[in-house]
Amino acid sequence: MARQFFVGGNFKMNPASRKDKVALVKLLNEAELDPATEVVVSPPALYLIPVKESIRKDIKVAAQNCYFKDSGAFTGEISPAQLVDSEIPYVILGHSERRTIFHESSEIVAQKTRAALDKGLNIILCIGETLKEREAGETAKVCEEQLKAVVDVLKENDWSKIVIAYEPVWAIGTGKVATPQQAQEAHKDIRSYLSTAVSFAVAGSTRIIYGGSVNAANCRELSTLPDVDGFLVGGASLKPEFVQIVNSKK
Ligand code: G2H
Repeated sequence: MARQFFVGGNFKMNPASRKDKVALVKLLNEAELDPATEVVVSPPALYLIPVKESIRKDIKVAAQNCYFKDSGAFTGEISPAQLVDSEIPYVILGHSERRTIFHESSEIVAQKTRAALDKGLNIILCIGETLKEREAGETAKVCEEQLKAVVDVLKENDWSKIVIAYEPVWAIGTGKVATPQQAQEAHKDIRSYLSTAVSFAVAGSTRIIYGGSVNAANCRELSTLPDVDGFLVGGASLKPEFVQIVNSKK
């Protein structure tokens, strides 16, 4: 089966006010979006429910993180159970900002992935190498290590609920997008790792999206690559050009 093109908007800790959040939802509600693309937006936790309640029904909503426990004394955290109860269908896990700034290890990311799957959430699982690692020729190795932690705790049928976001750290928010050749090579390596570590079927059906300085100017070419199944967009998801990125296959 063909993999459905997927575009996620990771708002990160934006927009800065409820007024701007309403304007962003209005922009998306009024836009002409390619119905063939699955679109998911990920506002900060505080805005998840208002965005879900005001956004058009063909756009899904994702949390940017969750914890692995159901409830309890975990100040500042939200649980997979609470997301499901609030009818939020997706969660982003393992974003490089969580890994670097908040020191989340691949094992923690795997634990969160397992807990989120157990509650029925879909996951946008982020992986990617730093500039130092790329320069050392370790891109595939780093991606495999980050993925392996998750592979170890998943069953084959769990993969239907996972979208892998390949986000090279050096391309995130820097304006320095991966070249089509770099993106295709990394995505192909990730797919081939899935084939070996999980199964040929999972490698063929799992969507691998690219993230890191995607914008209206570079999305079209990247969208034509055989192993690029969409994008996770940060900065540009807060702007009108997000619509062009959603429509990059049109
Ligand atoms: C990577 C990406 C979204 P940006 O973090 O996940 O952000 O498009 O701003 O590089």
